[in-house]
Amino acid sequence: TLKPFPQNFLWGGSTSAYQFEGAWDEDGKSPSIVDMYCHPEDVADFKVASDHYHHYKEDVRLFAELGLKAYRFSIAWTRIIPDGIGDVNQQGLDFYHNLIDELKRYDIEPIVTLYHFDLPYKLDKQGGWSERSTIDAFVRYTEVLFQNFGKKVKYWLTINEQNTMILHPGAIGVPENGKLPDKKTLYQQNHHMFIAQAKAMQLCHTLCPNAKIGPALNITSMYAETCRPEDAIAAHNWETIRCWSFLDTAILGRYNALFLSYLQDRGLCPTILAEDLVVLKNAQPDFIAMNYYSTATIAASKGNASDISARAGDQQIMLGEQGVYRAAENPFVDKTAYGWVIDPIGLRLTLRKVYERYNLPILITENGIGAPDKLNADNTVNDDYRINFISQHITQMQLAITDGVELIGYCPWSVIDVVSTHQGYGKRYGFIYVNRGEFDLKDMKRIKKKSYFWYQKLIKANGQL
Ligand code: BGP
Repeated sequence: TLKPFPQNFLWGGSTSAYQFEGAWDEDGKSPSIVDMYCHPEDVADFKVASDHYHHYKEDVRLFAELGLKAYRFSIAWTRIIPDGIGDVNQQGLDFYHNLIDELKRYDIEPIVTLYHFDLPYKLDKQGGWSERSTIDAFVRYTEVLFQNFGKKVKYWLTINEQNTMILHPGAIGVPENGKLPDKKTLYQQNHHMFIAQAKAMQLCHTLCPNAKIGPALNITSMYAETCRPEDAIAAHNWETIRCWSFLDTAILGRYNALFLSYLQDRGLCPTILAEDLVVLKNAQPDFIAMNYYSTATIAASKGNASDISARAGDQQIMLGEQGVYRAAENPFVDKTAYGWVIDPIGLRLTLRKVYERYNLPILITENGIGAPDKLNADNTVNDDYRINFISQHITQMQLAITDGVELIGYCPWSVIDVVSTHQGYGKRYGFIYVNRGEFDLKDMKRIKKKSYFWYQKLIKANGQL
């Protein structure tokens, strides 16, 4: 028999600062790396985004009417400490105080991401995550957040999708000069982020003893293309390198053996100081936040350059690695309009694996379907595909709970339309439509989609429809 969703289950929704707020240079904010990226000519940049900065009261009211118990958003470092390190910008603090107070007025639990892809550009110019000084800058920034918001915020997330940032750097946009760092540099940056994350978790526990903090990675299961043992090893290779390596370091406080040997074999091992090992060991996350969109299917490497292929519908993300694995098609699943595999059962499987491995409560901080939603003449949006997608995933979440997984909340991406990471404004995820075009900003009106009314009913029924 099915177990019900817990009474205090956090039915929520998700956004990130740079994709939602706009006001990219207002009230003391400085540019972040995402503001400086070269955007493809046919898609919107992040300067105005959904203009949440000037609509936050209206937006929170809509979230409240939707019935949200929780709202996951990120704070922009560049609003709080515009130079990355140094003076704190009171106007930046005020914006998030106002936002959080507004949420609390409606009993919506704020879930705050410390860092969602938006490194201050000034720090990037000084070497960014390649420099150990960025660790100190990050820790100082998080200290300001814990001191200012520690009494109001119970749930904190460290760094959003460190794994996609490092493994598919194209996933967060194209750097100014169009060139991505080499792998050795990326793994050094990755190491610095691990240390920054571990220090932030420790600091959170010291400064806010009642708060909870955890990593927020993009986690998914890998299927072997066939029952050929070589395919099984390749699927395990990639699942470990892409997912478990990041969670093991964040949660168990150490690089796992396969990850280390992978890095060593290729001359990619970062410089790890003795003190780093202690910092990693001492960090104790309280829960795991996980973003889940789709599964991947993996075949054995052919040992040549043909292992590397661009993912369908997304030319910027390369999949496959020579000698490690290659991407394969899964004939048993559907895909979204943007070529992302739709696999609700994969969510149940992934939740089981994460829970078995770490035994910590899990919060889903992203899951959703990007689609070119159309606004009808009568101001409606019929996004039945979104209702189907979310409802199938919720069914599998309940099965995972029945399996024994401790799932504490669900924050689909995104609660309202935001700018996609690199596919502009045509690709929408929200329950609320924002009336803007790619470049024509229109009136920015918020319009409830069909899925809004469906999700509202579902939350009222605590997931039972
Ligand atoms: C995740 C990111 C989000 C979000 C989402 C959808 O990887 O954490 O910021 O945008 O993916 O991706 P996209 O906007 O590219 O469709």
